[in-house]
Amino acid sequence: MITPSAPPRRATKVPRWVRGVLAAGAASTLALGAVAVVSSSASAAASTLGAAAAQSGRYFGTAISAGKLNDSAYTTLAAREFNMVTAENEMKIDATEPSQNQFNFGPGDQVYNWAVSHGMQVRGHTLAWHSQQPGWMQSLSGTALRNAMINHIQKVMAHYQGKLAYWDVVNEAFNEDGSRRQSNLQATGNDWIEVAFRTARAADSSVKLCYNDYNIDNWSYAKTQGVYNMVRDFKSRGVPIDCVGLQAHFTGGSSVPSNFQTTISSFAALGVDVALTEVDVTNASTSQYSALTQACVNVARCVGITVWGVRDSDSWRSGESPLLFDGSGNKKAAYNSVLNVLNSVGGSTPPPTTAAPTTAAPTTNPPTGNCTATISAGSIWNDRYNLSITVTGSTTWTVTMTVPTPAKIIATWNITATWPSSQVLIAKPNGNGNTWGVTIQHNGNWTWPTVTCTT
Ligand code: 9MR
Repeated sequence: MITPSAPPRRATKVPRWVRGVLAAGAASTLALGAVAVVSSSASAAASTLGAAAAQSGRYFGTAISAGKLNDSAYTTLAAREFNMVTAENEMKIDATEPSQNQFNFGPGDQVYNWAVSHGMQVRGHTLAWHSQQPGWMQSLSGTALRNAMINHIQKVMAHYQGKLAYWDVVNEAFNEDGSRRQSNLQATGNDWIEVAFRTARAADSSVKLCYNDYNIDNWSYAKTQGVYNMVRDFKSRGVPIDCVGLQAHFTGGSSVPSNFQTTISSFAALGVDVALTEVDVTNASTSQYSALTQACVNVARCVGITVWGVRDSDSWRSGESPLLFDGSGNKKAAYNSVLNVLNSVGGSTPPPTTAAPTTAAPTTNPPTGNCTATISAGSIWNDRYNLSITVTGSTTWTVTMTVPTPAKIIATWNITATWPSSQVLIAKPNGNGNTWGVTIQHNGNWTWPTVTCTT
């Protein structure tokens, strides 16, 4: 849910149209930089996963298949609940480069375009992996393969340059015993992973670069330690890595370990974001779903959770009914357990640092159209903040919100969104009322966005 608007104040020195645009109390909160002021009064519980996660600055995502985008039950449900998307297969190597140096972005773009047209962000998955390689790559080795990997990363990242929130640069490169997995990529030299990350940073400096793997959930497991040691080594030598994805497949015989939060916080302590990237749980155990969600929200740098599919029938392990919606799209008990944990955090998580806004809220917003959009402050973190917007005067409004560069609008909830750019958002009602929200990554510019409302 979104943080509700601050109660209107009768500020006498502020022109009426400014009050209409920007709640004066909230504006001074942000201008003063009081990071302790996290949200306004009593919050109601959010009713979707994405909105509930957004209260603490996190996302809740799902894997989307291009082939299902014509299934309206699937798209309606996904658009309602989630605010982050991973293409289940469409951005993998075999999909994007079926013949060497001939790229096909059609299916990947379908998923990307669907996501952003619904106000969602996208995680790229995945650039370098031993699996799902096209035939031509499987038969390469040595320098030819190393160069092909570099070319693949450069070309695919150039296509999505500036558009994605995260990229899984390297996927599943470790054995269960913590050693490197043998593969044609590994055979090109042990430095292939860092070469992939350095290539990725040079190709797109705006996206966060992740290492992603499964069975790295248990802190005392050898594979977890192997990956941890690699990330620690990368950080100490300046190899660019921004995040670690714990796939968190608690299916096929595995379950949430009791030390899961230790694993998350230990990776986070290395200075990387952590995300749960492909969650599913055998028979959607409510206690395990609660536990994994709680472990994430307990760690400030656990930035979001993605479940690996929408309904049980969409799962790669559908026989284990491991997701949050049944095949008919009904919420399962596990859905409620996840939502409750997310709502229990609300906007009350203390901001991880004390970075303070330095720029006063704008006082020159133009009068809006024939409806009014009132902005109020939500949670504030060191790198981003939430705003809640309530529209009055119409139920068929269009609000255009503009943030000054280099700030970016990185997530929305409870609207139908279109994005002329990362700085401009066009919001329309999604049938769920007139209060909605955004997360803004300030990138050093704390000036509030301007909004105009038209009917
Ligand atoms: O869910 C994906 C399935 O449709 C594909 O057939 C499979 C092919 O490897 O990949 C599945 O997704 C995997 C993900 O890309 C990486 N981690 C494991 C996932 C489940 O196998």
